Amino acid sequence: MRNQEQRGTVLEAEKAKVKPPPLFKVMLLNDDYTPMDFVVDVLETLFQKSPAEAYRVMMQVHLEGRGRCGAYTYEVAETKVSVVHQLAQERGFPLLASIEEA
Ligand code: TYC
Repeated sequence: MRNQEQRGTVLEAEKAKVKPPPLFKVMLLNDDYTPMDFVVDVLETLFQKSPAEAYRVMMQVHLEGRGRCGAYTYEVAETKVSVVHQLAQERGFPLLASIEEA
């Protein structure tokens, strides 16, 4: 049997049926003991922030109690949170991160 193109039918581009996945914010929480340098380093290495942006987010957390590191699919956000906790634990710092619906 001839295909639709050969029969002169124009196929329209299919509408995207797949919704983009919901995004989740990774938030960093303040505490009194984690060194500022360590937080800046985490923001640069794990959340791909420039040095200036990493410093800005760290200071926001320090002054306001929390700050946004980025927004990711649920699995990626979860992994980022556990890596923050692992890195902090290795150094004996109480740094915490959490996930919020974006
Ligand atoms: N408040 C910490 C200090 O004074 C610095 C800090 C910033 C800790 C951000 C955690 O998520 C944080 N050393």
